Amino acid sequence: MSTVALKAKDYKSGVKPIWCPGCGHFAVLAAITRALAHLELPRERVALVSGIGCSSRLPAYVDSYGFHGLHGRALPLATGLKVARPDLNVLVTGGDGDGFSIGGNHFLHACRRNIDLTYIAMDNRVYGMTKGQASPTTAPDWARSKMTPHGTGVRRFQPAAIALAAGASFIARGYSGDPREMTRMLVEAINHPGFSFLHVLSPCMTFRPDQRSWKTEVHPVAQGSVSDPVEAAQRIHADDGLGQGILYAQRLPVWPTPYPSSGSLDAIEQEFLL
Ligand SMILES: Cc1ncc(C[n+]2csc(CCOP(=O)(O)OP(=O)(O)O)c2C)c(N)n1
Ligand code: SF4
Repeated sequence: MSTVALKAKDYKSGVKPIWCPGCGHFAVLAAITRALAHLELPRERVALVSGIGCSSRLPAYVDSYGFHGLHGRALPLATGLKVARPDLNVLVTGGDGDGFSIGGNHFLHACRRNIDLTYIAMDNRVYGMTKGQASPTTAPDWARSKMTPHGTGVRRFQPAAIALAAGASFIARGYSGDPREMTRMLVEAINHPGFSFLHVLSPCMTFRPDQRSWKTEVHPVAQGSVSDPVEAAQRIHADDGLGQGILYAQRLPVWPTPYPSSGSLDAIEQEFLL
């Protein structure tokens, strides 16, 4: 185990990101390495798990354990890893397509199971990697994609509201344009016992250049108790989706609960004997 305190740059792997210039995902990578350094987590105690997408490339850029899995399947992979290796800090990264479309069902169940994972969903409201199709968080009238020239006409998926309804115990929203605040929330998310969901507004410069306007539109979320789910629901529903801050944090039982036996393999085997 490492004993010398590491700096943020020490958590970067030698692999150079291939994201487009100005992509919001760079700031998320920087916030993750800063948070790991702040928490002084040894690299061998950290695992990053992802699915597929530009955002899902992130584990390759961090010098820790990493798993670049299948599209939409990062959360079940991470769940298996955390159950088998509870000593690891397991972080999950991915996009709005990966997490809320193909992976939407896994998102719901990860929220309600409250496994000790940190899920960072990098939302650019588009499928970046596959050239700009509408995603579940795309506004119904966004008509720039050739596949939806008249918009989708479908209401947007609301990640924070759905996470709350599904039973998540920590919900926050960050913005790539404010990496300092994102790092602060990430530290809290990693420290939170249970499933922590950090929804990050991370612009896609190539297919959503209109998201430059987030610079002036992102605002702090309304004040109030973060531990009361009713207040959190009111705050989330009153917000325009661009509010930055911790929306909800509550101590709830974490799954799996500590195994009740002595923990020795013999004792566990005895419990399964018929
Ligand atoms: C099973 C499966 N279906 C579809 C794809 C194609 N695909 C790759 S990435 C992606 C969406 C990526 O969008 P998002 O997760 O929002 O991440 P971004 O690239 O915007 O960061 C899709 C549909 C795939 N790789 N596997
Ligand atoms: S296509 Fe968009 S999401 Fe993908 S790397 Fe480029 S700017 Fe980032």
